[in-house]
Amino acid sequence: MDTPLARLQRAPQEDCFADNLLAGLARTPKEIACKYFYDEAGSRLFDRICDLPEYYQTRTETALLTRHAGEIAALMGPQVEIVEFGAGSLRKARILLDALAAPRAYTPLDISGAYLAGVVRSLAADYPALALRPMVGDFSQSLDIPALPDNPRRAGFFPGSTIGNFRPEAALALLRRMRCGLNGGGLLIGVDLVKDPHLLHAAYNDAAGVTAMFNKNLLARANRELDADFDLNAFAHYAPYNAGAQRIEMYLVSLRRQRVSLRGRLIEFAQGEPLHTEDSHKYTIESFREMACRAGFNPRAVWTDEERLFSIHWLESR
Ligand code: AVI
Repeated sequence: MDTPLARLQRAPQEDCFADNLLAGLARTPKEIACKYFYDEAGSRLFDRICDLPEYYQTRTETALLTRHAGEIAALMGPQVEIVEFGAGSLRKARILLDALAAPRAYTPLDISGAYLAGVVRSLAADYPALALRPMVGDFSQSLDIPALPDNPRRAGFFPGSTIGNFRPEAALALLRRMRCGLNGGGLLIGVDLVKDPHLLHAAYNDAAGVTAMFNKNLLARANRELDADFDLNAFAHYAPYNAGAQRIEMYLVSLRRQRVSLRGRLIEFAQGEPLHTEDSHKYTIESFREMACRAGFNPRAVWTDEERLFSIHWLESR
């Protein structure tokens, strides 16, 4: 079954990528928004990251969801519309959908249309009674989600600690927008926790080099889509943990002085010059709950594992 993909945002992705990359490369230090990781190839690489032994996040969050699915479903109530922000592989959504009482609809929002179409097709086969409303777009920009005719209660689902990829001020603004988009519904959100920096470092510097490939996919994507000529071997993946700011910072560092052509423009890189590609902020349970309160939510329940690696929060709208 093919489910039509609605658009959250009209601007074509390719133009956004070109404009943002050119603008980011003109800045000092050079930077690019991490949302551009997720073309189809990047989404597949991210799936591989989720299965890495060093990347504890996915398996810990999945185990928490599985263990507490009944409790979560009771808090969400029957006949809800699940709105998932950044649908990813849908593995976690299935755990939720299986536990919920007669879920009304599933509305995944994701930036990668091709990827979303494929995963939603597989979900449609397994949940024939569920209304599926995949929406392609950038939920960090626009959250105008059309209501279903019978206007069911909404519950937001934002797993994977993607909130950590926003700077704290932007994370707060996003939580506020989500609260508005949910029309009074609650939000189930996964948040990675502050911990031993060695564990954090290993999670973003895996031995198999998948995170490095994921990071460099930004350059490969520019080569594919924007006629750029980045030499992937001339950049190093570098992802240190900044303990003061409680975040992983991810960079591509130019290994030599070089000039790259992109859409007819020439961009200079000095030897050792960084291109900042991502931040991944970590929270304590208390610091995240405090931010949720400032965004207008009431933190109602929180689940964490014995080692306190990861947390899942149920936030109710005030
Ligand atoms: C999607 N996001 C929560 C991931 C993270 O851990 O910040 C993206 C990622 N970057 C490198 N590895 C995973």
